[in-house]
Amino acid sequence: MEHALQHRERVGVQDFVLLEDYRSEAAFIDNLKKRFKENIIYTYIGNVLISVNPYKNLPIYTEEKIKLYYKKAFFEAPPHVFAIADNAYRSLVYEHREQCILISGESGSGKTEASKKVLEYIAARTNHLRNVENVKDKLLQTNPLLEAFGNAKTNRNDNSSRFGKYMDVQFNYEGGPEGGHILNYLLEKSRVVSQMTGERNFHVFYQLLAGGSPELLGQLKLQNRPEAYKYTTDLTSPQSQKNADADQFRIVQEAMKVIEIGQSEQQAMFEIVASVLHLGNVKFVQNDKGYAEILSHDANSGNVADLLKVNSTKLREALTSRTIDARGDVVNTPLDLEQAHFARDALAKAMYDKLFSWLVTRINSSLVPTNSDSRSSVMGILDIYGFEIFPKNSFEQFCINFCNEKLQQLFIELTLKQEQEEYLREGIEWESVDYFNNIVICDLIEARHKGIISILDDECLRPGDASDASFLEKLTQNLDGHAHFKSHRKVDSRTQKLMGRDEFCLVHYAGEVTYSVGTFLEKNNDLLFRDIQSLMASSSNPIVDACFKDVNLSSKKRPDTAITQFKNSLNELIKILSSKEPSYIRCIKPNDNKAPMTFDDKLVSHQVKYLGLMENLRVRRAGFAYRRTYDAFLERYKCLSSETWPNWRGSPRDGVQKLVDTLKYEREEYRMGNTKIFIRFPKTLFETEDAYQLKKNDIATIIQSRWRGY
Ligand code: AD9
Ligand code: MG
Repeated sequence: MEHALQHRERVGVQDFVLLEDYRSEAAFIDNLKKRFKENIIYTYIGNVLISVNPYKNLPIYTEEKIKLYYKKAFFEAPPHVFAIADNAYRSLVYEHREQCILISGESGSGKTEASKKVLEYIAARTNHLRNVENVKDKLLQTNPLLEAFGNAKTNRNDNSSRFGKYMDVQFNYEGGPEGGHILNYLLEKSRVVSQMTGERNFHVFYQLLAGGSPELLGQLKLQNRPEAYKYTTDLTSPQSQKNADADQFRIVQEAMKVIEIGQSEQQAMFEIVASVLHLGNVKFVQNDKGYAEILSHDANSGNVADLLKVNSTKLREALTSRTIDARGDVVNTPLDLEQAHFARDALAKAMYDKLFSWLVTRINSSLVPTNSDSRSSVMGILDIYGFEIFPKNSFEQFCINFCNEKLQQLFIELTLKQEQEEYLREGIEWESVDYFNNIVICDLIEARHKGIISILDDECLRPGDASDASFLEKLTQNLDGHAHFKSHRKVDSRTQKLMGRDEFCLVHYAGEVTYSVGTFLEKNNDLLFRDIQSLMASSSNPIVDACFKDVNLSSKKRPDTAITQFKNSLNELIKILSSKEPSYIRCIKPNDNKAPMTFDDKLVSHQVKYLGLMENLRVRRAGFAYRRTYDAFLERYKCLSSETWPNWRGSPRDGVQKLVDTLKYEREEYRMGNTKIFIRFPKTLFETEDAYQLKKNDIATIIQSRWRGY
């Protein structure tokens, strides 16, 4: 039999708090790597789960595994996403504490897969309950549907979620899922009109073209080749990909059925998808006055008009001219070619974005519990984009990284709070921990008046000559000297290069990121010309009608800018999350090639840094490395003292006291809480564990020798 020490050498420790040298990042990564090589992808830091994407199917999600986790308490089985799900479920159902599971990590690290495993576990865990089958089916089917419309193939992930998602699952008093609700964040709508080399548009376009029946495609006036459309020009797609897209289309249609999206609604959805494709092919020519024009026989704009049931002449006009209401004087100005392309793409993006939001609302209406009672409670699951540092970072990265700052702050607060509360509950003196509080960075971004968002909004709303350059100037004027802001006039310490004239740099908790301000104003303004809006509001496609009608065209008040809307929804989210008890899953991507069994130390080290894992471990280790309830501790180690072995009749606490007296624990090494023993150093625990393993072998030998009659 392998000795306990050898075993630890080979597979590492299952909880990072047991690392001897918990301050060393090298030791941390070494532990992850050892486990990864043994196909062990999960490790804890206390009750935070670290997951490394295996990029291959491991036999760790079987029915037996599921059962293992609902029969055992958190620390009795190896680290697993099921343990996290089970722990949250138990606290929710038996202790009535609302839960949320926060999943983070960079693109391709396995967040969405983890969130699906949580849902699958909950579905299996509640198998004995009746009348929830239908709801569970719906909850599970939201995934393929939302992924079709909100996921795309990127260079980092073949199935990358291009939106943030928070899903509440609502449980009845028996612990059965009875409904749900989804909040979506910031769909990457720029993808609708252009993609980087090697990437694709949202899956649904290809799925519809590959899997739609000839009848459906005929109605939508579509050819079955993505190459025929400018927005989906993906010439590299092999036949196998097309077959997979076609298969997936059937799964999506099935999901729509389960969610009870009827035939006519499906038709309206696909009409919009098709309109976007046709819109991308609309061609503009330059007339002799230098303005954009669409030829009257242009079939593409005609198709859009037919599908959306809007007047085709008006559509052509709306795409090539703009009505401006200047203090009562209505002036119609023609657009040049560049402006017309901008207007066309803005319409395509807006239609798709609104369709996506409509879909989320539609799914939600199908997930409303039929007979909810006041005793129901909620478990939230957050699957949201991780921190992004690209060679070139724009407005989108700024939003995403701001989101991560907020979540990091919540994480720090809640982890510390949880620790403090546990010490209090257990009657152990709290030892304060110093840590980096990133609230300074959150403030830098969102403070009123002088925060980056407020400066950006001021520039967007300022009439006159506001531009990306003037925005950058204002930033520099207001923020120069701030410890986390570097102006474009300074040297970027990461690259040692002078920043470009259109760049600024933020020192995020996860590292420095340089942002290019080009397009910040345009993306934040998110303008759609009024003529296009009012034309869309006249559509008799029920979804387009519903989406564009509520835009109040007569209102003089401008709608909130993109970043302000995002900030507000983010603050709402933080409020929701802070009211719940959190569990964390931190996902790590082992390599950039989507390859199994490959562990790139540098890449992992980078993620360990920006997930703040070393800080997390330091906080967790600041006091006691290990804690266990008295019963569990006594049960395992009682054979180590003749006073507690074979039976102990007193209270578990007294038993543990006898045990540690026998084992000669020093005062510094441990504390006795109300229900748990706290052990400060891993060494103490390891020595106890090693003694236990030896004893176990001895006992086995004695029993064996007795049996043999020696
Ligand atoms: V993104 O930010 O949405 O681009 P995610 O969501 O973090 O990203 P995702 O869950 O989609 O990543 O995982 C990427 C791919 O890794 C999956 O499509 C799987 O092929 C693979 N993966 C992830 N987790 C597992 C796992 N536990 N077992 C096997 C996995 N394969
Ligand atoms: Mg994802």
